[in-house]
Amino acid sequence: MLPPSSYFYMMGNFGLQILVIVISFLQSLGRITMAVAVDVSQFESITMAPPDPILGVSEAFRADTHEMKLNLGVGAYRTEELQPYVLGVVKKAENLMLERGEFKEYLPIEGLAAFNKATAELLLGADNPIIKQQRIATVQGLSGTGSLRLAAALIERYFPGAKVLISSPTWGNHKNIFNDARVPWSEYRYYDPKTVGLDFDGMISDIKAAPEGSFILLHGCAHNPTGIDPTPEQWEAIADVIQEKNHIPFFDVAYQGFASGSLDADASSVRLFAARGMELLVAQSYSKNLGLYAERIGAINVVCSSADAAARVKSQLKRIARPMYSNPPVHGARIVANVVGDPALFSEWKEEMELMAGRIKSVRQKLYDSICAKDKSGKDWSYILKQIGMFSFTGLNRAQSDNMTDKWHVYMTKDGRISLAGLSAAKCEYLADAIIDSFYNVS
Ligand code: KET
Repeated sequence: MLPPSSYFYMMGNFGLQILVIVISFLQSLGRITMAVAVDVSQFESITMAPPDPILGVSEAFRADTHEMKLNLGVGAYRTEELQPYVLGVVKKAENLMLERGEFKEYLPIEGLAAFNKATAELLLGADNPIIKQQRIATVQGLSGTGSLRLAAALIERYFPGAKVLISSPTWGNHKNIFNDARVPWSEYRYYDPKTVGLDFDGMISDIKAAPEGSFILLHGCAHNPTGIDPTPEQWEAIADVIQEKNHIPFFDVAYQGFASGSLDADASSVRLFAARGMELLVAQSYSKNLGLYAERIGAINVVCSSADAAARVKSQLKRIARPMYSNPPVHGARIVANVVGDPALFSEWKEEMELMAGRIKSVRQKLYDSICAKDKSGKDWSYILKQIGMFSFTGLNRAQSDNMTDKWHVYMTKDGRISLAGLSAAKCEYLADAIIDSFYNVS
C-alpha cells in the first residue's frame, strides 16, 4: 500500500489542479472544511549538490569551534591577526566617491569607460601600441570568474567545436566554467609530482598535439594551485609552439602584483605574447590585488589583429552579457579607476601590494624554516620556497589533507593546496607540526 502522498505525486500537476478545484467546489457548498497540505515538492527530482571544493571549505571552517582552527582554503589575503584586509587606497577611493556624490544609474553593457581604459593599460602597459591602435576589446566583467565565463560563451558561439586546453592541475572552477558554457576541454601536462616542478616537456608536447586553433588557457602568473610558473625562456618556447599551431592563447590573470609584488613583472607573460603580434584573450580580476573580492570587478580583454576586429568582438561580448546580467556593477569599477587614475593613490596601491606580497613571502619562509627545524629525515622541502603567489602546493594527498583538517583543524583544499595568505607568523610552528604529522603518519 502506497502512502497517500504517492498518489498525489502520481497524479501530477494537472491531477492536483483538478483536486483543488473539486475541494474548492465542495468547500463552497459547505460540505468540507478541511485544509489539504500537499507535501510533495515540484522540485523532487533535484538532488543535493556537493559543497564547492574551495568555497565549501570556508563553510566547514565557520562551523568548527576549535581554538587553533586555521582557514587555508580560499585564496583571500588576511592580516597577521588573520583578519580580512581593506586596503587604505580603497578606503580613500571610496571617500572620494562619496564626496563626489557619484550616481547609481546603469552602466553601459561594456562597463565603466574609465575602468576599461585603466584595466587594459595596467595589463599591457599604458604606452603599448595595441592600445593606441585600438586593437583591444575590453569589457568589464563580474570579476575573474564572470570574465572567463563571457569568454567561454564567445568561444562556444564563434568557434564551435574548438577545444580549450587547461593545465593539469588548474583552478577547480575552470572546468565548471567551460562545462557550463558547453565548451569542450582537455588537459595539458603541467605539474610533475616527481620534481614538484613544471613538466615543461609534457606541456609543450601536449600543446603541440592539440588540434590546430585550440585555445590554450594559461595562468599569467602565480599558477593556481601549484605556485609554479614557467621561466621567461620557457614562456618564449610556449609562445613559439602556440604560434606554430595557430592556437589562441587565453590568459587568466587573477594575481597581477601578487606573485612578485610588481604589476609590470607579473604581466610580463601576457606582454611577451602581445609583443609578438599574437591575438589573445585575457581575463583579469581585482579580487586579490586590490582586495575587492566581494565587489566582483574584473575584465575580459581580447587583443585582435585590427581595430575593426576588436570592435566586432566587443559588440558580440556585449550581446552575450546583456541577457546574462544586463550590465555590470559600478562600485568596484570606480574604485579601480580612481586608484589607477590618481598618481598618488596608484603609488600607494603599489606599496600596499608589496606589503601583502611581502607578508606572504615571509610566512612562506617561516613555514619552511619551521618544517626544516622539526623534520630530521633529510627530506627536501625547498619546493615550498620555490613556489610563488598566494599558495603552496604541499604534495599532501587526499587522506593526508583530511588528517590536516580532522586532527589539526587546518582547513585546506583536498588537492593539498594551502593558502599562505591565510597564515600568520604565529601559526607557522603549529602548521609545520600538522604537515609533518600528516606527511609521515598518514599514507
Ligand atoms: N582565476 C584563478 C586562477 C583564481 O584562482 C581565481 C580565484 C579566479 C580566477 C576568480 O576569482 P574572482 O574572485 O572571480 O575574480 N581563486 C580563489 C577563489 C575562488 O576559488 O573563487 C581560490 O582559488 O581560492
